[in-house]
Amino acid sequence: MENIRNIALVGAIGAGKTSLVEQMLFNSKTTNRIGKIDDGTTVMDFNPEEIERKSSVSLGIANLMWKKNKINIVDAPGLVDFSSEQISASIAAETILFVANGASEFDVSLEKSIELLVDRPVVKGFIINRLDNEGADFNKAIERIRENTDFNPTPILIPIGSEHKFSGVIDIAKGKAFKNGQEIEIPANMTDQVEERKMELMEAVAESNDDLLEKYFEVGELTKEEMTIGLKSAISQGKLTPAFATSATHDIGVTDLMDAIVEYLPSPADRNEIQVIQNNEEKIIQLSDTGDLFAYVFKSFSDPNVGDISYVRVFSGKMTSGSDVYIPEKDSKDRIGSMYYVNGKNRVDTDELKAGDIGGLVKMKVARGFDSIVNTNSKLKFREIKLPTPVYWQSIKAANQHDEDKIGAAMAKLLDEDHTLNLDMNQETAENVISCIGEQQVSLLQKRLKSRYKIEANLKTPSVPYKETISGTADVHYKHKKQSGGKGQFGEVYFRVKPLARGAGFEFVNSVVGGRIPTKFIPAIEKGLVEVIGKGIISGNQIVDLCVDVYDGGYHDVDSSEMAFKIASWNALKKAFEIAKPILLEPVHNVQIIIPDEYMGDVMGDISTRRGKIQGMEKKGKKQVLNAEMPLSELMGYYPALKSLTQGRGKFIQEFSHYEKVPGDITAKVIAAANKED
Ligand SMILES: Nc1nc2c(ncn2[C@@H]2O[C@H](COP(=O)(O)OP(=O)(O)O)[C@@H](O)[C@H]2O)c(=O)[nH]1
Ligand SMILES: [Mg+2]
Repeated sequence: MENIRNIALVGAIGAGKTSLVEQMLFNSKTTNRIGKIDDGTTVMDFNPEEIERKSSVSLGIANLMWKKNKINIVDAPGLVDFSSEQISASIAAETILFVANGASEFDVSLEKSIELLVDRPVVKGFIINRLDNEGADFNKAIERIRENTDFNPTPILIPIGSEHKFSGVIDIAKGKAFKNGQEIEIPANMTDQVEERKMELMEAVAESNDDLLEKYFEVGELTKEEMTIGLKSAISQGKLTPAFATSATHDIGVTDLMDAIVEYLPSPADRNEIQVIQNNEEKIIQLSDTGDLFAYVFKSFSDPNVGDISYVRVFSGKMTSGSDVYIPEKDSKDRIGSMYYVNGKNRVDTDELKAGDIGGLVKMKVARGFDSIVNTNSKLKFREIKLPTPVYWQSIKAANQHDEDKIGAAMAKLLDEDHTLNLDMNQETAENVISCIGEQQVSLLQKRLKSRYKIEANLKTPSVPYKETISGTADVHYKHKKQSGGKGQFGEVYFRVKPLARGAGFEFVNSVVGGRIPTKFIPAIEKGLVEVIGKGIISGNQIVDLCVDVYDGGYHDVDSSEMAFKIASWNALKKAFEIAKPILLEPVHNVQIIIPDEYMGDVMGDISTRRGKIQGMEKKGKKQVLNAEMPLSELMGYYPALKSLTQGRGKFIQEFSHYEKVPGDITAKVIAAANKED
């Protein structure tokens, strides 16, 4: 475990995460040519969708040997739509390195990654890449991170020169300059800057440890050894956030970053323990090479050539091919089949995965993404992962009717790959509704249905599950009487109909006395009502919050039947609806919108055009938090709207709150649309 480093690369789209991995693979002689994103020749971005987009859509894993250590890197896509991949990457690693583009403004996708992962219980650091680009400025990039986040990165590797003159880095902890791992002279014009950064680092290191702080106060500085040991421990404890300068495509600082990963970042042994769940209670377990097996599938997917693959992180004990294991989340046994180490699209078979390591498992029967794998005599589970709430919805349907049976199974497979995608059958609108994080996520899903399963799927904004009710009362009478040859039909009912409180549902009262309707027909009356209530009367939506009291009626010895009373009951309710001022109810959600200050005016204006009601606002850190209620019909399109209003920087979370009366003009539109569909 001491000789492994597990790194998650997340952050800004196009900051150069994948290019960094390609360069590290080459520098460690794992590959013998450098893959280029722009030529579609990388080891890491090899899916057809990734080559087409020139950008990652799913996480990739690389492993390389460096100075007798194994570095596993999980490279995640930057787009917020692929949050599930970023969370998965962070689960596999001891350190998350956020990659920023040193030549651009503070990036929205970086901000989103930080917000998504800031609470993950692992170490965090920053890589400032693309420092060879025109306009690149390391110090400015660090400043932007300090301004826009709660992180205060401490530079460890700083650049020598910038833009096209960027030529090497200085390791502040060592006080030495390097070019691709070879020591060089510190340029004379940089000595002041190095000194300044060194003091900054020394202070940060000293502050992380009482003994060092005392020493620092007494002597005024720390020795080189105290610095390196102190630095590693400060980073491991999360007290110091390291920052590194690189250019991936010009191979500057990359070798030095690899050195820094080995020297300064925590190994699985440094992490030492993790929090797990045993019998619904949190528990800390010590990690060891020899202990019981505890592993976690941080991502699963189905590979067209190999079948189902589960990427696993072994935390404790070891995993061997052919061994029996237990999957606590599924309460089921499973068996480890063949295993391999992953280098992007390349695999190296292994029959053992040791504590601290990462690998791929082929065709597990039960274990899928976010499942633990433990010894058959253990019940330990990984902690529940907090996922972002859905903010975007689309209903999905096979374009061709003959695909309708196939789409369910295909969707189930695809949902396994992305934990922020959900699919629910809405009983009321009879639609399959995807809820998720963004448009690109859905469009990738649609593409994969086509490319992997040959299913063409149509997407549309889901229908809103309105409900019908009444706002007044009615007293109605209906007699169903039909004489057609032989046996006739006869059923007569008197209803008193009134609205009930929101959420009360449907209530049926039988106050018929003196056998005016024989008891045996009463259930038929209720059944008739329940059928209409399910289908609705004015708009094809379910009826709620309604009380029907049947208080009188009439029957015929020969002609009365259950059917006749059902029909009488339907018609009586329809009549009652005409009188009792029917209305529509719509779902209203609580929405919490988080935006930078400068967008307040626009966002508030937009909320009111969406019939939203602002309940309050508060300042939280560097952002404004707006609490509001918004009808679901407006919320359905809110994600793209908020994105364009705030240059992508706003976000929201939402949950269902209650049903509320739809305003008259909108009711008329909904009813007209419903009747047109029929
Ligand atoms: N000039 C320059 N371009 C880079 C650097 N790193 C990556 N790129 C380019 O930036 C684009 C996005 O790189 P990629 O590795 O896919 O970024 P990712 O989205 O973070 O994985 C590609 O065109 C790369 O060639 C760098 O350090 N300098
Ligand atoms: Mg990438």
